[in-house]
Amino acid sequence: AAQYAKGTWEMEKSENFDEYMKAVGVGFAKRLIGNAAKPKQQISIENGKWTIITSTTVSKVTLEFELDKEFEETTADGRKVMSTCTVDGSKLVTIQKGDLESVIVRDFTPDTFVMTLTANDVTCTRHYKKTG
Ligand code: DKA
Repeated sequence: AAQYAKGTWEMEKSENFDEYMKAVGVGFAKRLIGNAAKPKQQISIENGKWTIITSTTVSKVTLEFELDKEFEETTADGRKVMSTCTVDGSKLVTIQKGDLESVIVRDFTPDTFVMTLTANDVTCTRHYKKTG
């Protein structure tokens, strides 16, 4: 994953995000914002430290982590979870533990990544393309 992850990515397409947000307990008003959002993700890696900045017109969340080391994450909708990120081939896998568990996979190619978010048997798929 490290090979292709660095850069700026923009969301092109999303399936089932509303159902995913419901599964992790996001309320109606925040789901409206989430459904309307076309996020941008900026990913950098320096000396083994990853930074992923996910921004929309109304929100900006910065994740800083090292692989295989648990860290506290505050999600875009405001949940506090304990997260661990690992690389598995072309994939960056994030396991979030909190009131319920969610798994987020980013599967990279040189020009695109597919982000799969799963919680309580609900899966959402989001397609990002590289813009810089
Ligand atoms: C993603 O990175 C998933 C998270 C997007 C958050 C959008 C804003 C939600 C505000 C409640 O594509």
